[in-house]
Amino acid sequence: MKIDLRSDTVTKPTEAMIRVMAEAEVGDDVYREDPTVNRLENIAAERLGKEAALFVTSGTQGNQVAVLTHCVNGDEVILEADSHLFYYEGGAMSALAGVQTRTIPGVRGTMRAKDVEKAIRGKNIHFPRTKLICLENTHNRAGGAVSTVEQMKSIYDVAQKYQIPVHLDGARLFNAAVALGVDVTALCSYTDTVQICLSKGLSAPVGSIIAGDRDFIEEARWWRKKLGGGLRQVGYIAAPGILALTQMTERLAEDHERARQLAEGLRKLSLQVEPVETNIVLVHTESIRESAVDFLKRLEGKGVLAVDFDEYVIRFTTHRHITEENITRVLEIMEDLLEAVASPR
Ligand code: TLP
Repeated sequence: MKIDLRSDTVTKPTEAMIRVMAEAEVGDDVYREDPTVNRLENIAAERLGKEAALFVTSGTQGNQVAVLTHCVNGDEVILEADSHLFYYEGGAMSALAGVQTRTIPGVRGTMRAKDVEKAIRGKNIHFPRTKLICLENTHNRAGGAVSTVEQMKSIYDVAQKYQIPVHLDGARLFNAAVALGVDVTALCSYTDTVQICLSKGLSAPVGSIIAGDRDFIEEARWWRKKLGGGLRQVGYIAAPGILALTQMTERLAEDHERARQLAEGLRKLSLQVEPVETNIVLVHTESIRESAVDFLKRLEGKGVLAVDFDEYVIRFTTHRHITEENITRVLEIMEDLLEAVASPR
């Protein structure tokens, strides 16, 4: 069996999740009659410290519904230059919401409050209106980097000053909370709306949550339906989401420990590795003069899967199915591959 470090999205549901799926009580969720979905949304709202929550099919759908709900076309959205919303969502913000993006490079994925403030548009007949600020915590392309509560607060203070709402892409927000040792509500208190993924490290098979105040979620529900995301007896897939939120968050520390072990081992092999804060390890391949794609092919040949993140950057992501033995094995394989590069036959 391959050691799959491509993403934490590959996690399969736990046995308990499969049981609750089979036993879920369901109804038509478009009529709001699915008791399991209603329970998941109530639990999620409480867990995130928001008035209301909505179950959506994916992180991308959650983020896009949030943008559609916050903005009208022609509005401008401030977000980090490498954020998932901007980099990986197929241009959906401009295609669907018709918004214009104003990207700001962050420091390890976190924008500086003063840069955000500078980017906010003043009143001028020539300008679009700044209608939303988007954050991402943990930050995927910055290698699972965490924004602290203080960093989030500093941006939120600016947003409040100009009365601009903040949306947080918290696909891996529980990883951030576990890494910081804070309750997730501490991070959510500095954002108006938030999207969290149930289907990454938390191991549910499908789904995300968006949360915010009651009026926002009511409007988001309308947008979700318009995008074809109004599902019917969806309690079957909401049920594992309840376990994801109530039983799976603390174990993310194990994934972080595996990532730390992997990074430490790779550094011993003289590879350049980005600092590791959560479950993502970014490794540079320039020193071995091989592109990420070429190196990944050889790695796959030895039974290890990862993804390319840049021409010379590989991403490894740890998750529930990755054991300490797997990490030891990956390091042995990496050592062999590096030796082969150093002394080609
Ligand atoms: N990220 C995926 C890929 O799209 C890159 C991954 O394997 O990491 N926000 C963030 C920060 C994400 O990392 C992702 C998924 C999403 C949103 C989108 O979630 P889904 O895949 O459920 O649409």
